[in-house]
Amino acid sequence: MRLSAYFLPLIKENPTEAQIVSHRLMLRAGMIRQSSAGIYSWLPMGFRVLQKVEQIVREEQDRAGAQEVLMPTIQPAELWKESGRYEDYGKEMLRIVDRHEREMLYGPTNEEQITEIVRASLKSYRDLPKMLYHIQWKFRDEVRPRFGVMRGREFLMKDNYSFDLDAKGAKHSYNKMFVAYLRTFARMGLKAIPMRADTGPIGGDLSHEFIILADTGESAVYCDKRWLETDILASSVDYDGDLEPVFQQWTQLYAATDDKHDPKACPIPKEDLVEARGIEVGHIFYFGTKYSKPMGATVVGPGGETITIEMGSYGIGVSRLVGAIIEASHDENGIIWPEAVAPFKVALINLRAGDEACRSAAFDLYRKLQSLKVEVLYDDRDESPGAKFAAADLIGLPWQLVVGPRGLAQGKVELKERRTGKREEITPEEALARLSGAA
Ligand code: 5CA
Repeated sequence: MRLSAYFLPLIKENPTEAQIVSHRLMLRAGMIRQSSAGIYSWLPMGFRVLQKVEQIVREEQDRAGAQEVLMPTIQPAELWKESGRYEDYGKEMLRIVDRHEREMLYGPTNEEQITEIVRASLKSYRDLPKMLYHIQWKFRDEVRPRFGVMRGREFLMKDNYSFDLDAKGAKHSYNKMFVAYLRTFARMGLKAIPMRADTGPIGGDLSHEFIILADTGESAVYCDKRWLETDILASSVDYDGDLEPVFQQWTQLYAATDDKHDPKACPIPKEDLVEARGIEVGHIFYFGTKYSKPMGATVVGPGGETITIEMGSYGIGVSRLVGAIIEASHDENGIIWPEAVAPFKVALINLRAGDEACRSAAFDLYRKLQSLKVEVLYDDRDESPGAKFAAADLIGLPWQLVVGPRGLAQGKVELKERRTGKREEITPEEALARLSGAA
């Protein structure tokens, strides 16, 4: 992509309405534009990141054996009356009346909708287990939407729902998602700590939140200080095998959110406890028959008996993650994208747009990077070097490849790593080999 043709409305000054760094940087880097309180449009740069995040989430859901569906954003109120949540959900739910005076709502979550699909389609114990997920926009009329996409009113969520015959099967499904979440967040370069959590309006009694520690986080959290030195890696796993040891391994060290933390009952001494703030990027729940029972989601068992399906649900804040990744990875000059979610891998910077030698060398690199399938944003604008460097640092692509007259006279270009600031003078061929992973 050529920057001169790209829709990238960069902002130089800090927007005053943004209180936290990720919100400021997303606005400044031309990623989003507010439509109304807590509702955003995603501009090309932001949308690319959102899609990369979404794709990692999708791959890990599929790997764990879940199947993707797409449910509507608008749901009929009757379903929520069946589960008893229509009144309980209160003002957070956006209620709509259609032209026939039918009560509808914009889904804040989909337990009822998916339970209706499953109860109509699955009849026998042989049809279970199943895990179905979708990645769809949700609406919650939050009292205080804030921090940009972190607490939006309209936001993108991955929500998965598991259906099992019994509690043992349901715990296995829970464990699958627990492990899939460890992998998902690790692949994004994040350390998301699984913490014992409250279940709120979703219900149930077994629940974990996946939390990224950050001063700007909205949740108060408590964890064993050894978590600070623990790396969570995306190690591979056999989802059909026994996952309980993995679950035990990652829940061994104490970690709990505010609602679950009781200082009197805390199993570790005060000096080993870290009190911090965190961003909730995922939340998993086991709630048994909370929805299947009132909604009559049953199957026929081997002996002809009626079995009420055991359920769990598993959410990831896909749009929130974009902000959370920036909170975890930035410096005073801008965003530092982890490679896996970067909108482009490399910013190709031509320092002298007016110089024929620079222009043709830069254009040549641009074409070659494209044919090597390296995602490149080519800054071909007629701007000062200072403005180009500032823009490249702000948008935070992992690599900057700089073509300038001095280097070029010696057959060299400069490769800068955004994260470390390390610069190297190398030949264009070396740069291509490095960026395409061939060297
Ligand atoms: N049905 C369950 C799980 S599928 C559910 O709705 N869980 S949740 O309420 O915890 O939401 C799942 C995830 O969505 C949260 O962990 C969080 O990352 C994200 N999320 C929740 N509310 C918002 C919001 N207002 N703005 C952005 N992301 C949100």
